[in-house]
Amino acid sequence: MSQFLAASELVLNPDGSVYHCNLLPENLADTIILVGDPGRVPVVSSFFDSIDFKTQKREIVTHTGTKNGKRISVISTGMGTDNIDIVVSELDAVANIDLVKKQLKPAHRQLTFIRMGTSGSLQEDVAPDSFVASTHGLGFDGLVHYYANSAHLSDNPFVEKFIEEVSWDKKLPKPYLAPANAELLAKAISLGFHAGVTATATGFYGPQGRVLRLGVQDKELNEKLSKFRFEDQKIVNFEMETSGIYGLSNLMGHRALTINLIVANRFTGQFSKDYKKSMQELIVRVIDTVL
Ligand code: R1P
Ligand code: URA
Repeated sequence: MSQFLAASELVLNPDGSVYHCNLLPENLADTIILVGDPGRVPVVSSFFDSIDFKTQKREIVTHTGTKNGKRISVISTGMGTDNIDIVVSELDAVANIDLVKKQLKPAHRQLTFIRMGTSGSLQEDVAPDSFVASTHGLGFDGLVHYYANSAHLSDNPFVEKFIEEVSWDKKLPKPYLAPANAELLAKAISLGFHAGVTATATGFYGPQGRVLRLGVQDKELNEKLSKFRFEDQKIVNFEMETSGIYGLSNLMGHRALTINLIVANRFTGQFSKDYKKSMQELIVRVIDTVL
């Protein structure tokens, strides 16, 4: 029998739901679409056949319903892997901790996470309005290093070669590489989505090499990311959540896949003329074919 979790560790609301996500076990489907933007949640759920549950706390909005008889939740995470730590940890708690007894459940409930986000292309030939399935998240955020048994994600030949070739600054967290769920990825590839490694940054501006008023510490970083190769793998795009979702899912025993819409190309300087229309197309394709 596992130990009781203290009120300071497993934080619950007065109704017994998890602290930031406001969810009880009956509110959460096994298949969960994650999006960054809270405004994208009603767009996704507008394609459900029915919605039986809605909640919101801060930027975390949840709608749960059914599509073609399958129960699905769509949840916004806000931006960044710090929010991913909160959302994925609380969804795992809803699934795998008895919130009344405050003890781990004996049987594991596996969740499936599909992230649909926006992203910047690091390859000249991957244009705005195209869709990229992430084979791996390459995390520059350091999140997994705080968790036990995560060393294999950063002590591996891909990461070692990457650190050396891009002269990764020692002041920054060590990068880590976390894979997608193989079955979900194979399905996305068979449906014709681009596939490649997604770099996850800790910010949108300096951490992705954008210069407005402040200069960046390494002006060549994006060029080096775009040229880096490990066997047949290359880094295709930049965003802010995938490494955290993949890293935690690998450690917790969940399945995860990200498919991002490219809104910006960092080498041609283009930005999508109507990314909301392209996002709608991605949502329909994922709901109809990937789930
Ligand atoms: C930055 O504009 C935000 O957009 C991307 C980034 O990962 C970051 O969250 O994803 P979403 O469109 O899902 O928010
Ligand atoms: N989201 C990001 O994180 N980066 C981009 O360039 C576009 C969307």
